[in-house]
Amino acid sequence: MRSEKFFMQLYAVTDRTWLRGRTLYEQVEAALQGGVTCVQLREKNLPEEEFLEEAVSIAGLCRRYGVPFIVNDNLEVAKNCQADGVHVGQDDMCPDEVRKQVGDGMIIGVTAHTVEEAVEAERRGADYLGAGAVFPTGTKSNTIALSYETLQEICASVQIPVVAIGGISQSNLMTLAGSGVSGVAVVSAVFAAEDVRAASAELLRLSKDMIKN
Ligand code: 3NM
Repeated sequence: MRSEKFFMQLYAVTDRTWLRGRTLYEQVEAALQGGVTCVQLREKNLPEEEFLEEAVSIAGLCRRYGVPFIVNDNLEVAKNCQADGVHVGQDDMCPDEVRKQVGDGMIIGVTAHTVEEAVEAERRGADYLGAGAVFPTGTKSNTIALSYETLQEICASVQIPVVAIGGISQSNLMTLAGSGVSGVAVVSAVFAAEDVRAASAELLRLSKDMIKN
């Protein structure tokens, strides 16, 4: 295991839904100022060229803050912006196929919804897992509900760090204590907040507290 565990504490996944006149770059910078420990750029509808341009600028921003930068789904963009990692879902490529394309230096994250998927992803070379949805979420459709017990089983069945995702907010984060997760991945709890920096700082405080238990 590399140092992935330590940057899972507050893993921010971007979304443009709540920009409200601000740029995504500004939103990500506010999140970094608040203390997020990892940033994933998740773009489902952006043309490739714009995606890459944005990835290059946000990768540079994250580098300045010393925070790992992960690209969702798109290997070409991840390679071309020199991201620290790439995150893939179960419907995307297997981690071993991803590894062949991105080389040894890149972190590979995989979403898992069951113990079987988690064990298989680890066996095929994933560096960390995203496990969800631990709570109902309006941010992504067609999520699969993951119980606390399954989350706990997933964490116990792999060596690599697991980050919980889905509907995590300041009010429910602490209920993940004792599950074995290394941190939380959030979208709306950071990016829908009026004050992104303050929300990130509070979520980080809670997450550190939750991991201790
Ligand atoms: N993946 P929010 S849930 C990107 O269950 C994503 O795999 C999920 O957004 C999964 O923090 C999700 O706003 C969205 O609920 C999480």
